[in-house]
Amino acid sequence: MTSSFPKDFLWGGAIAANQAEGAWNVDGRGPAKTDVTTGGSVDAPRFVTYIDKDGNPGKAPAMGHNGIIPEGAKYAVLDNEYYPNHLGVDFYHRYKEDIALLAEMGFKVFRLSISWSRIFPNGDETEPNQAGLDFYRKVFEECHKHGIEPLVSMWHFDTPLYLEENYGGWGNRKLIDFYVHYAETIFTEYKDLVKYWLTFNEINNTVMFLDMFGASASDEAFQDGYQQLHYQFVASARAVKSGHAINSDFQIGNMICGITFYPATCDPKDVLANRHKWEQGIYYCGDVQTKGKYPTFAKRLWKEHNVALDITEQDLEDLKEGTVDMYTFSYYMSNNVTTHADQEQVAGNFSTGAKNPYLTYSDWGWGLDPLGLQYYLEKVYDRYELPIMVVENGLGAFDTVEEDGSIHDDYRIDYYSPHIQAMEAAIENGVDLRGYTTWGCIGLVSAGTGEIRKRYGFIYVDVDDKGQGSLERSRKDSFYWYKKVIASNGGDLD
Ligand code: P53
Repeated sequence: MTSSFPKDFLWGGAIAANQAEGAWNVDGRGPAKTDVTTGGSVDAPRFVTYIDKDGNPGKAPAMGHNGIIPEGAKYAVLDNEYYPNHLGVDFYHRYKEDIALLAEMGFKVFRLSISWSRIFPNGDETEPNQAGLDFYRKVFEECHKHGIEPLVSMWHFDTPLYLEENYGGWGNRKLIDFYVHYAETIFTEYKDLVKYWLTFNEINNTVMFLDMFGASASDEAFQDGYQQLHYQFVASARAVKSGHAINSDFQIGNMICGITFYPATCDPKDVLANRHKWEQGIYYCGDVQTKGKYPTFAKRLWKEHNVALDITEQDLEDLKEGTVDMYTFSYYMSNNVTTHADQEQVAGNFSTGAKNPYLTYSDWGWGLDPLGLQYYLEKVYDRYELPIMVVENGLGAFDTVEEDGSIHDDYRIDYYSPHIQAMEAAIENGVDLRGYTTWGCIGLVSAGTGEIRKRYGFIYVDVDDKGQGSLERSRKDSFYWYKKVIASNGGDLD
């Protein structure tokens, strides 16, 4: 069967260091915030843990990856808590076996992230940690041995904890230089092994979710969020510029959490509110990173929350000179925007708004909407006309292992199949879509809830929410299905 996917389409899957590697304190790695973050569930938040200034243990909600702890407290690993990211799925020690399984499916590309604190344990050092550099070199070489192209996220919510604690994290301009030094180090080190890079994973989460948890956050939270984003934009732009100087073949992308927003009713108030949600949640970051300047509506967004930003002339120059080569995004769901408070609400993790009667919802409350992917692709391509990749898409679901070890995840196949058709339709409509990396191709720790039982992907890992299990890998039904999809270049979706 033929398909409309280009013949060199990059089929593959994606993981992130902090959710898969484990080995959190091995070979000189420094901690990141995920290492002081507990497990949670769809209705119980994850917490960051700390010791306060009087020596008492405590915890604060980690919502939006931004867990803020009391003045004078220090992030800490507490004895009576469990931290799922410490183990992940032990990719650190099992990467060879895992990459061989991906190769068996016929992967062309494997998206993974480099843990900044493996390379610079504190984040502000001049010299990198050799053991960290060696690890990723071995991983990339392993990929190439199997003909798999690595696609590398340089930051996946995992700023070194030391920078959070001693510099105040991304609220501090100094982080730009630390990040650029990190970027230049890995670009130089891997310039012959890695061609595709992404600067910041889901950079827009910082502000997009601020008014998505029912009530809107405080002006102070918006001030902090927009300021952090500005420093990340500059860091990203300077990294892009350096990357191109180090290897002009590099393809460097941004990465946006791509939620498709719809107006819940045809009330013009909803339609306008929806447009503004696209601006605030999706376009704000995408515009700066692709066009190299702030969009006109930025002034309105800042004014709404009394935001005043530290932006220098040099920053504006850097933004202009460091635009990305490609636009990439994750896609899991659509959300409905409404000004009508009486509509039935969705109660999921990271999923809010009015319930859409035309959709079904995952067990974690995410609105399953393949056409929303086509809608997003066409809308965003129309705006930027840059090569696009869908770098995350997947279904978190409960998987059952049968007595004979098989896992019949037909619900996952039923999820992927129409999403792939949606991509094909977008390609037929002119979208320059280059690749697709499904999320959690190997099972991993959920970022939002810290659960393992929210299973993703084609490869099952025998481990539970308390870290119990053999960590053995097995192939789900979807494994064989995806292998066929890749072999037929998207032509055989049955
Ligand atoms: P989990 C919120 C909404 C959409 C995507 O999510 C999100 C988030 C933040 O959790 O994150 C991305 O694990 C993220 C991955 C994450 C994946 O989506 O909460 O880039 O790290 O694992 C799925 O089910």
